[in-house]
Amino acid sequence: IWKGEGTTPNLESIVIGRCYEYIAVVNPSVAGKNCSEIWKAFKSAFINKDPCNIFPSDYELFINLSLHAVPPDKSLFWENNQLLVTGYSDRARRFMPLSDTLFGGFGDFLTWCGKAGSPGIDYNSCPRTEECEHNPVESFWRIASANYAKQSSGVINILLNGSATGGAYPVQGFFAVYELPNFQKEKISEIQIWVMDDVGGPDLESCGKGSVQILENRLKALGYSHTCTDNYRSVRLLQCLDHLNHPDCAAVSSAPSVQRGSVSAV
Ligand code: ENP
Repeated sequence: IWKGEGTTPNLESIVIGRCYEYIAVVNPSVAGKNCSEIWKAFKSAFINKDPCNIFPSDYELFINLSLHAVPPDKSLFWENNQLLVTGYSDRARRFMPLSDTLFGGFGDFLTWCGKAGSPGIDYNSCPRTEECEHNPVESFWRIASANYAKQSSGVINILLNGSATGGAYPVQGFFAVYELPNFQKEKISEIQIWVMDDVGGPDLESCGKGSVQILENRLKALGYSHTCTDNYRSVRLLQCLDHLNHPDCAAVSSAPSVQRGSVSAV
């Protein structure tokens, strides 16, 4: 009856498996977590419940059990670039976006929601956020984002999409609403923005323009030092792996990328 996809089949096996793999292989510095307790806390947030009445606070126990530190300089925030970020972060080897943490990795690429009565999980359909805002997936990302932002320190990286039609920095997006306001300013040395256009895509926004400018002004007003780089070469090289002969990729390995920055008054 809902417009969204139903709960991912075998959700329990997937997330419990992810949890064990995370603490054993991906990030063994996260020690002493109990994956079956974490699953129980996760499922109790939504199982047997009306899927339009689930709030971030329903995941509090889950967050308490699964939260861990994010190494300094490794945070990577983004909008409209999920697969590029997944490839670039390399499962926390290069950067650690929310999806490469234990608590965020639980939900990545998955859908879940409950319904009243046994078995309490709806495998047929789940509400989209347009249908009801307070659904299990949306509320999960809200509390996970806020906690991830609070854990972030050192140099903070933000990867935006300069070809996105809704703006590189959506002012109602997760980053603007749940992440930036939760930064712990005293732990943050600098903020680096990368505005990546799609290869062959339109150059709709860049540093100093449009919604990127709105973000830069907001950071300045909050007293952060920031830099902004258009088509940052390291990420561009990854994008160009699949488009070697595209004209947008011709100069990538030799041309310097343009950086402009602003250092806030202390
Ligand atoms: P979209 O709309 O490009 O992509 C949504 C997809 O990314 C979904 O498959 C979602 O998993 C997965 N995902 C991974 N991390 C997040 C996340 N963190 N989040 C929402 N979805 C996430 O992404 P958005 O809506 O622009 O969100 C980007 C945000 O993620 C940025 O704020 C970035 O800093 C943050 P699923 O299970 O829902 O299918 C927070 C919200 O890390």
